[in-house]
Amino acid sequence: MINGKLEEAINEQINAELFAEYFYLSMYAYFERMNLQGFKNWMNVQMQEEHAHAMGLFEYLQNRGGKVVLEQIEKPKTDWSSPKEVFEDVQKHEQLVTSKINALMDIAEEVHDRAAVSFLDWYLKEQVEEELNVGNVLKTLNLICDDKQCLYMLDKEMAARTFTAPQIG
Ligand code: OFO
Repeated sequence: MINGKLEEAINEQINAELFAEYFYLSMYAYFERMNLQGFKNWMNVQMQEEHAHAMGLFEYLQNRGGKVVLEQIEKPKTDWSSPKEVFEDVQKHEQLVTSKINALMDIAEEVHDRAAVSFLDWYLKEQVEEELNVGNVLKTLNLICDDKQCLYMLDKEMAARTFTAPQIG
């Protein structure tokens, strides 16, 4: 049976991952309004990843005999001044998620749940990749993309991203 404190923390992380999905859905809607189809595609893939992250924790908690408790999902921001501002928010958000996963890992260690530590290791590695991906988009937006033509080119690149269901754990 999973420790109660860890169960609560995993439930909080499920909520955080579902909020991330919701947050990126809001960005997806923004890019639809901007008619930037490639950026919209990038957000669509990101949303699916967040959903998979939430479900990975959901199933893990159930497999360990814990109780999944779904809480209310916070309302996400709906307007941005530019794609660059969107990606600044994505970066801040992913850094926050990384700190949450680290805190979750601390709890798993504190309650000496080695199986959970090993499971959560996948999430830590995933965060390194997520921060890298977002950082790369932001670098392009910051360093190169001052004009509409560049945004158009980057939009074409963003259209190539595809979703592959992650093998979690
Ligand atoms: Fe679930 O990794 Fe982003 O938030």
